Parts: sequence; structure tokens; C-alpha cells
Amino acid sequence: MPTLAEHPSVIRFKEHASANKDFHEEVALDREWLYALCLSSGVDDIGFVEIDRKGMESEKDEILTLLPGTKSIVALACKINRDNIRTPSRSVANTEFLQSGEQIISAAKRIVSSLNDKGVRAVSISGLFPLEMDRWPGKIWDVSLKPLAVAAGLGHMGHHRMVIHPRFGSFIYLSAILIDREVTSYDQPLDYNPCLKCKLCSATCPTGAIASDGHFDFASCVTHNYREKLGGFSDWTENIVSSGNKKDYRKRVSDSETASMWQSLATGGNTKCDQCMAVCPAGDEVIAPFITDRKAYIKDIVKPLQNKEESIYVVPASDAESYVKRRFPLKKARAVGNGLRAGSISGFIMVLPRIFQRRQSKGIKAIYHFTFTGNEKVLATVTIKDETIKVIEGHIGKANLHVHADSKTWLKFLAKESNIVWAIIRRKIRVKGPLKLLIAFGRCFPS
Ligand code: B12
Ligand code: SF4
Ligand code: SF4
Repeated sequence: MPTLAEHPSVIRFKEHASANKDFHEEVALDREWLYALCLSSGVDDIGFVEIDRKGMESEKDEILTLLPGTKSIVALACKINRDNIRTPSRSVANTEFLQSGEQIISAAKRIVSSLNDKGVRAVSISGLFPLEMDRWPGKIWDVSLKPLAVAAGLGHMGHHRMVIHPRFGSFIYLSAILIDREVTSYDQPLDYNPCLKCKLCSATCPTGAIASDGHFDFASCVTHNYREKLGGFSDWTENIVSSGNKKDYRKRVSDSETASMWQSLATGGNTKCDQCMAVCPAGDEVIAPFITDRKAYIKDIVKPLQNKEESIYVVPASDAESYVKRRFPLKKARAVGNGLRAGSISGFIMVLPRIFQRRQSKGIKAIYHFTFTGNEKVLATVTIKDETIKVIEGHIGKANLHVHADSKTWLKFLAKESNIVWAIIRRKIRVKGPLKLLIAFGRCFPS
């Protein structure tokens, strides 16, 4: 039996280590070498950030969980072919998205593999599906790529909340590689924001998710866009199981929607929209037609998307439902559930600001105190006023309404599995204050 030192793998490791000293000793990686490696692997731009950079605090813990000992982040961007996204054809745009996703994932895999060959530990984060579904409907992504890309100088977040690259504009996919080495030099954020503040993204977004004042309505975007993914998919399956018969199912889901769901399942999850990216004129390589002939730009790129006759998936009584009817008469507001339901009280508290429908809250000025008992003991204060929401742990201020609820009963009520009146009669939920405030609260979170 050979000793560990005599084992063939150990002998080869020692030979390799002495022949590749730079890589086996923890010296900083040469920036030019790393940049060239990434470029030749198929990405279009690269930026480097050190883990301890100020402003990266929100991502640091997750990064260190994915790769303990991470010293640097290599932020990557791949171009998306813009006219394929601008076309009103969903099949063309979705193919472009799926292929661009493949491109960035394959490029990141090649880079990681080359780094591993040199003895460098590395982990790639695609930021595309698959994501961490056991956390759904919470934060299913490990690391937010947008702040990393911004820190690495790849662009800034525009009015539509995507990162705009100075040359390629909004038409980029992002990825990042975590490495256990320093790099000889790092990048700094871009000294200007490529966003032109033209608000074409707001004017074109069919759900009203991108308000002109900068508010982003996550629920409106995800309900329409992700009709065939995540919560949209749960809603579809619930339609299947709760349909009484074939006729009932066909009333709930059209034949074309069933066929579309098959397409997503068979060929890769498709989205229903990316119009905020499509119309964005920012970026040196993109801006020309917008600057030279704005009228033609609107006619050829913006109008065909705005005037496209299509179904926009909305939750009944949501901000998006009234927005579609008001702004886009050629589009059809199609009422659906979005499958966004809290599985825990902490999830309920976290998700409230994301699904808050500010237009539905018009006229409400109230402080709500929640006391959850039973499985999850949580105190929370929700303040709704001036069409905004603030959620904090504990009881703060003087409540206009106090809700005292058994946590399991409350979750069942949210999931529409039990009736609130019945729960109040059984004293599983107790309300102190005007009941109309509870009804008004419910209006702000249609599901
Ligand atoms: C979550 C997510 C979404 C969500 C939320 C969008 C958003 N603005 O963040 C939805 C499903 C709506 C979405 C849609 C799209 N996305 Co997306 N998405 C992500 C993901 C996984 C995380 C985004 C993130 O970091 N958010 C946190 C902070 C930094 O962003 P924020 O805008 O300040 O926060 C908003 C939301 O994230 C949300 N939110 C924040 N925290 C939480 C927590 C919970 C529990 C919930 C429910 C929501 C939520 O609320 C905030 C405001 O409403 C990233 C991939 C990644 N790993 O980073 C891709 C990413 C941002 N998406 C991308 C793209 C391309 C799109 C779409 C065009 C795709 C499509 N065709 O559907 C649209 C564009 C919509 C838009 N205008 O932003 C690209 C953007 C590339 C770029 N140029 O910047 C990314 C980076 C993917 C990638 N690998 O390239 N996306
Ligand atoms: S469409 Fe205009 S306002 Fe919106 S992100 Fe692009 S440049 Fe900014
Ligand atoms: S992807 Fe569509 S729905 Fe979502 S924000 Fe962009 S334009 Fe609006």
C-alpha cells in the first residue's frame, strides 16, 4: 500500500505545482491574461471587482456561501441581438433570449474550466434558470448580478431597472464568476449613466410595471411575463385540478394557451414580454436611429409593440388590469391568478411591499399592527399612506387596526383555503378597529 506521498495523484500534483508556481501560490491573477481568457471564451465585456468593495455588502454573504474564500468577482456581459428583441414576434424574441442565455452559460463554463486547470477555484453564477425553487416565492436568486455589474463598470441601472451597458445598451445578459484570487487591477463604476431618461420603457410597458416616477411593480411584470413560469405555472396546474370537466378547463384556459404552455415545457421557459428592453435607445451602438430620426424610431420600433393585439395577464382588481384597459385598448386584459402566495409569516411580511398595488391603496391612511401567534410568533407594523407601504418588525406607532391571528389560519386565508369570516367566528383571527380597514388592506394585495 503506497503512502499518501507516494500516491500517483499526489506526485503529479506536486510536479504540476512546481511547474505552475504562479497559479498554485496565491498570487494575484494578471488582469490582461484573465480579460483575454474571458473574451476568448465568448463574452462581450468583462469587469473586475474585489470582494471587499464598498457597496457590495448586500451580496457578500451569499457570495462567500457559494465560494468560501472568494477574493474577486469577474462580472460578464453578453450582447443580445437587438432587432430580434424588437420584433413583435414572441417566438423570435424568445429564441434570442434562450440562445443568449446558452451563450453566457457556456462561456462562463469554459472560463471556470480554464481557471480550474490552473488551480484557481471558481464558481459561475448565470442568473438565469435554474434558480433556487425551494425558496419560492422568496428570493430565489443567490446573488444579484445587477449591483455586481455596476460595481465592475459594466453599466448603470436605467429607468427600467436593468443595467445599461455604455456601448451595447440594455441588450445584454449578465453573469459573474467568483474566484479565490486577487486580480492585479480592478474596475470602477462608470462615471455616467447611459440611461437617456426618455421614458420610452414606461410608455411601452404593457402592464404599467415601470411607472414614470421610477416605481417598479414587480407583481405586474411577473404576472404577465412569467405566465408560463413560476407562479403562472402553479396557477395553470391549479386550473387543471380544479376544473370540473373538459368544458370547464377550456373556459379557463384557451387551446392556444395550453399549446403555449406545452411549448415552454418542451423548448425552454418562454416569457411574454421584454418590451422595456426592446424600445430602449441607450448605448453608443444603439442610439443612432433614435437620435437621427426619432419619429421613424417611434413608428418602426415603439408603435408596433404598443399596438400589438395580445393578451396581457393581470390579476383581477390590480393596478395592471385598469392600466391595460386605460392605456392599451388594442390589448386584452386577461384575468389570472399569479401564484404568489406566502408559505410562512416571514415570507408574507417580506413579500408585501413587492406585491403592493399602490393605485388600489388610494385614500388609505392607516397603521396596521399584526400579532401572529401559534407556529410563527411575529409582530409587524404595516403603514399605508400616500400610495406607499412601509413594513417593519414590531409594533410601532398607534394602530388604526390591530389584527391578532393564528399564523396557520392566516396563511390558509391568504391561500384562499379558509374563509376569514369563519376564522373570525372561531376567534382564530381577531380584529380590533374598523373592519372596513381590513377590507381596504385586502384591496391593496389582490392575488
Ligand atoms: C428577480 C429578477 C426578475 C424579476 C424582478 C425584476 C427586477 N427589476 O429585479 C422579474 C421576473 C420581474 C424579472 C423580469 C425581467 N428580467 Co430579470 N432577473 C431577476 C434576477 C433573478 C434578480 C434581480 C435582482 O437582483 N433583483 C434585486 C434588485 C437588485 O433589483 P431591484 O430592481 O432593485 O429590485 C426589484 C425586484 O428584484 C423585486 N425584488 C427584490 N427583492 C425581492 C424579494 C422578493 C421575495 C420578491 C418577490 C421580489 C423582490 O422588487 C424590486 C422592485 O420591485 C436577475 C438575475 C440575477 N441573479 O441577478 C434577472 C435579471 C435582472 N433579469 C434580466 C432580464 C433580461 C429580465 C427581463 C427582460 C426578462 C424577460 N424577458 O422577462 C425582464 C425585465 C423586467 C425589468 N424591467 O426589470 C437580466 C437583466 C440584464 C440587464 N441588462 O440588466 C438579469 C440580470 C438576468 C441576467 N442573467 O442577465 N427579472
Ligand atoms: S427607455 Fe429611455 S428611460 Fe427607459 S431605460 Fe432606456 S434610456 Fe432610460
Ligand atoms: S418585461 Fe414587459 S411587463 Fe416587465 S417591466 Fe418590461 S415591459 Fe413591463
